[in-house]
Amino acid sequence: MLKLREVSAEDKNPQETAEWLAALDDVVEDAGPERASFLLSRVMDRAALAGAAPEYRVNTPYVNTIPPDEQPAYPGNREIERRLKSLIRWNALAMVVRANKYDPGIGGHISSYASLATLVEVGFNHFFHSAYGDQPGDLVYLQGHSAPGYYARAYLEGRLTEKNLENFRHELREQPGLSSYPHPWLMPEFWQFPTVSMGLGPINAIYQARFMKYLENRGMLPESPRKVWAFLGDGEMDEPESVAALRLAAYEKLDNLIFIVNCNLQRLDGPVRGNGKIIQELEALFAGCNWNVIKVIWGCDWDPLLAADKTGLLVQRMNECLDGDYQTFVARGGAYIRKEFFGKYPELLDLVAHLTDEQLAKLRRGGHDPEKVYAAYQRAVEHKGQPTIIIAKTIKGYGLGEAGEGRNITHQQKKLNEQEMEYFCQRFNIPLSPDQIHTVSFYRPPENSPEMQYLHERRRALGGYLPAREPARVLVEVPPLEYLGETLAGSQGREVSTTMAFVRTMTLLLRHPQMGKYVVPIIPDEARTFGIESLFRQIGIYSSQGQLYHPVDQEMFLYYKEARTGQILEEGITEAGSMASTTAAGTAYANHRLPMIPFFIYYSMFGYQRIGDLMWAFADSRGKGFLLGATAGRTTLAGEGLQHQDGQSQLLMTVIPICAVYDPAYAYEIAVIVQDGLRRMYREYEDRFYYITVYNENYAQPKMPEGVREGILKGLYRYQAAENGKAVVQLFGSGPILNEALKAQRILAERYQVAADVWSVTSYSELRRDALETERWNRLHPAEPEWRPYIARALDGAEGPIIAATDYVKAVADQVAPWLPGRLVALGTDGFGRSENREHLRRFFEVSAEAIAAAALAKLARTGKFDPQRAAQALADLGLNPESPDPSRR
Ligand SMILES: Cc1ncc(C[n+]2csc(CCOP(=O)(O)OP(=O)(O)O)c2C)c(N)n1
Ligand SMILES: [Mg+2]
Repeated sequence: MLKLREVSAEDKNPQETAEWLAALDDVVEDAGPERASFLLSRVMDRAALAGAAPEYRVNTPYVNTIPPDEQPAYPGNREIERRLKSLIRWNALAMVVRANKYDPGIGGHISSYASLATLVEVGFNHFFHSAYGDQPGDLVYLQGHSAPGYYARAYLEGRLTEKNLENFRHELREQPGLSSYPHPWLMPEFWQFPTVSMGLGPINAIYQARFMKYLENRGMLPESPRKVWAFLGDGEMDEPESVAALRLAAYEKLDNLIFIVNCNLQRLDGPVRGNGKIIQELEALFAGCNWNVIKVIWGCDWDPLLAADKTGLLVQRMNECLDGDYQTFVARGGAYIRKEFFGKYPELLDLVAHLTDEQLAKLRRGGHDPEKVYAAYQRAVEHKGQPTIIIAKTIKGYGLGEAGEGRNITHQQKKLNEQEMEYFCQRFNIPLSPDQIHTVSFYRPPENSPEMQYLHERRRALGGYLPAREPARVLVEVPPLEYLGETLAGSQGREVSTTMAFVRTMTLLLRHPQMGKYVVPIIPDEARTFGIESLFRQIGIYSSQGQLYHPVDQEMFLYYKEARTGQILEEGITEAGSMASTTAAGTAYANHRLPMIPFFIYYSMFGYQRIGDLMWAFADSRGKGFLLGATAGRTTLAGEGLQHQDGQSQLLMTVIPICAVYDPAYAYEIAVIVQDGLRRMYREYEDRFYYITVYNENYAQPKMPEGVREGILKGLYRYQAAENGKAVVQLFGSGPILNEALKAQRILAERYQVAADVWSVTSYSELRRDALETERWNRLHPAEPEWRPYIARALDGAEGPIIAATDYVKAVADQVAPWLPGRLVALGTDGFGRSENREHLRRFFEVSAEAIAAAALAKLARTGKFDPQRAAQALADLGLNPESPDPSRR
């Protein structure tokens, strides 16, 4: 047992203290540490009731959590594993150095993997399962910028070629290269999880582990010992997302989740906590969140020193040094360590008198010692009822020596000179000649060598190679459009919102005999706002513990029903967490061979502009499903004001290449979009997802007209032609603003005898994408007859100016302006929202029926088709003030 340093100054009765401690030692010796821990917690409770609770402390001393005598024997061949690891280290380094030698500035990272190698290699050799029977294996989230290490391993495994490595960060060459970081979009058979945007790995890993339990509890996956492993940087832990869901992981008892934080004490610029200790800080944070914490700070060669430390002085010295000091110890070497670390107390110098400076410099940190790492992983895998965090201390740039070991510049180091490479090869026994080092050659031992056989044998024993992505083509019966017939028929005059129409569509899908079970409704605490609370009772809210209490509303038909088999993920107020759940569900076809269909419905304002990066990563993951931006529209969400009224998500979402963005006006449009989306994603296996805005304005939902399906999907169709002759102006409307366009059509006809057609524009972004595609083809085929984009074809014969009104910024409609030269007048809601009702908001933002009609007359006047004096008078007649200030900047 390690000794505790005696405290004498404040100890009023050292004799008594010694007796208590001796008693404790006896219990540990006779009955074991568990009994001692039980007794202590009883004593603490008693002390609390007696008003004598000690200061609350969550930190343990700065030593390993697992004492040496509880360390299992290492099951692998240490020597072969070390040789393999060294080769991987070299190939990873060579990949980056080579890339930058021939293409300076192409980038890449050496020092992060250098610090991480042992932590991941112990996993690859002994823990990361690839498959259990007919289900996929563990899910491993790897630190993104340590990618060269995994490529180097895959190269040894024969999964990547030398040419692949040569083309690291050169994906656009003839020979396929390797993407900089884990990008499933770019390497869909290799990478599973995009992790390089710091913070997304941790939160996605937590919700992934939770989603696996959800699938198990719902009986969709058999229970298994599968784990989610997440390798994270200590600097990365500063990101809010990294720590946002720690309490959920503990509350949900995610013992299938293991975090490994690689504490190399450095981030990009310098120390993570120069004046503190990141390991202690993380210990306190995670322990406080009720995680199982395992610290792996010191390697085995420290064990005899700690054992020989009779007074606890060594532990005290370990406790008092700061991370900034520890970093300097690495960079300055053995003599400095002797003087500054041990030399602070003469007794400690005696402790290491038998060691040379070189030996002192080589005293290993826990994260570089396979035995310590193995012990931690083994304990983590066996732990029940809590998620585990392994906090491992390492050295950034391990093995780089002068070229960057522990140096502040090390993160950016990508060019090693010959001497530095020679040092590295010597240090790790890489069998390369000076010539081969000069040309930065890769090295793979012959296939029949003991190393290679060992490498393959280990992975065979664990089920196969990792990382590997295997999207499953599970057949789902996607219902035909008629299945949603009820929503196509309209509301028979009843006033309902598109949000309710969507909920109806989703409810029908939930009831579908084959597809229903795959639907995953995900809500961040807004179900009542959206009118979805009826689903609580129907399909239940998922809760791993069921419902242990009597719900306050249990007498009511639609009570708040929590159940282990519940289907709804009611996430609480976390859009980030909900998006992480959406990601787990929307990629389940690849990670669990289950075609889960997420429907994430949220306040549209708190979507892209709050969690855009998670959405971008969802696209990178080839995620599928539906994102529903509810309470949409700057003027339709009445009363809520500036921070709620969304007038931009329709524009923001269009930047995600695989996201189809729709702004439907009517129930049948939603049904058509959702049904076709299901078909494309889950029957045609297209990698895409959908963003659909839904609103809370109630109005009569019309019956689906004949022949509009294609137009709805492509983005535009004529909803209502002019009744007073051939139209001289075209009115575009989207979402509830389509109704304003229809009113404007009447105003124009009745008061100004102007004939206008009204079009429903369901997606400006789909129209634009189609037009850009056509334009590109024309540009690249100048000698061929020109193709015409859908928007041009759809508008054949439709004459006059076009007034396009949306509840979103004008740039949404402007997306199609290049193909409507001189014709398009965009009306939209640029500016900050206001606390007001719809009528005032629409007048203020100039998207009301009157504003649309006036804009049509003004534009006709400008083109000589209407008397300008009458157009000016119309403004006044329609209640518009030409001198009112522009709302777009107010
Ligand atoms: C959100 C985000 N911000 C910034 C970066 C750029 N970046 C890449 S690695 C890195 C430092 C990482 O430090 P740490 O997490 O400690 O990892 P280490 O390399 O030390 O293992 C930074 C800032 C990023 N990838 N993602
Ligand atoms: Mg770091």
